[in-house]
Amino acid sequence: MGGFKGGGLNMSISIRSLTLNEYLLPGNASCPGCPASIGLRMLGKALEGRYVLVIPACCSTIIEGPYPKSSYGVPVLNIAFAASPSAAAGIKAGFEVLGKGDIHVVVWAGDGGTADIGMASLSGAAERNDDIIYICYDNEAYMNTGIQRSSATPYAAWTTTTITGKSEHKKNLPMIMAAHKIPYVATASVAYPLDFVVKVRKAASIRGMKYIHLHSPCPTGWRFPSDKTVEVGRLAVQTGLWPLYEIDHGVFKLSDICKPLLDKRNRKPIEEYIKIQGRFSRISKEQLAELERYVESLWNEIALMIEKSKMSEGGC
Ligand SMILES: Cc1ncc(C[n+]2csc(CCOP(=O)(O)OP(=O)(O)O)c2C)c(N)n1
Ligand code: SF4
Ligand SMILES: [Mg+2]
Repeated sequence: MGGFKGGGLNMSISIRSLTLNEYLLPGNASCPGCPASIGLRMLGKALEGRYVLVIPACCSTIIEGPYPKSSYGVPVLNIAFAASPSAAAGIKAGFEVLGKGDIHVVVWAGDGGTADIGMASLSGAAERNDDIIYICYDNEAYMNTGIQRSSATPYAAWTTTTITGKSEHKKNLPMIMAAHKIPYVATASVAYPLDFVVKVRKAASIRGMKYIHLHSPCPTGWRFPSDKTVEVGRLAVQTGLWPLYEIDHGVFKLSDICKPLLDKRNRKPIEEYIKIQGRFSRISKEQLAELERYVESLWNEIALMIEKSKMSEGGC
């Protein structure tokens, strides 16, 4: 298998180069086709066990299993929503004192725990530039409690609290984090696992606050067959709805996978993404047109950020 140079990074990896060790153990409680389990597995392979997890309430606390057992092959702190980033920073400071600063402390939180309930403390950790890796696995709703909308739920999507489709667009969390001027922000998808691994390793090589937003199609909540998680994730990227990029020390870099999508003729029609998900089964023509406008404006902003980064790299 050929190497993979993900995220515009100077790191080339292949599936075969990853450790055979598993840090998400079999027999766990995830649903079939669960994106969180793909993400957790790849996280383990990226950091090869040199990490501890801090997890607020979410599907991943259920996947972990009941105490004293755990399906995660690393230590885990389960903590209240609002405390995850500060608890992670405290653990990291403790490791530094013990001379174990090479152990990474990773917050693994859902979109509800990140974009809504834990937002204030996440912003605080970013402002302090705490030396942690924060990963939001975004399944676009509060899945663990019964598919309620979050501020990361996309426009027009059904949830049990948006039965006619959500009226607001998805909150742009990665850009909010970038506005804190932290050293590293990236978007990723469970459908492109090597790109995710490269970005996690890049984050691990940087001191200070790192934020990775991992798009995580959820068969249970989005209403698609459990063998289609990767297909749905790829379509989100290929239609332009979920652009993959990094903001590395303020410099915006579109990931290689997404470079062709700057030309809108290379983007697949949004219908291809919508039609395989039950949560969009009642979408109207007007709502679809609004989603198309959203993608257009997203990519206009990306084109501007690329220009701005070129100018700053050129010293203008
Ligand atoms: C302060 C607080 N409010 C509400 C809850 C109940 N609760 C537990 S998990 C959860 C949903 C979390 O959603 P998300 O972070 O998106 O994770 P997911 O379940 O989708 O994996 C909620 C609301 C709680 N545990 N604590
Ligand atoms: S509801 Fe979705 S994210 Fe949660 S365990 Fe099931 S598949 Fe995974
Ligand atoms: Mg969620």
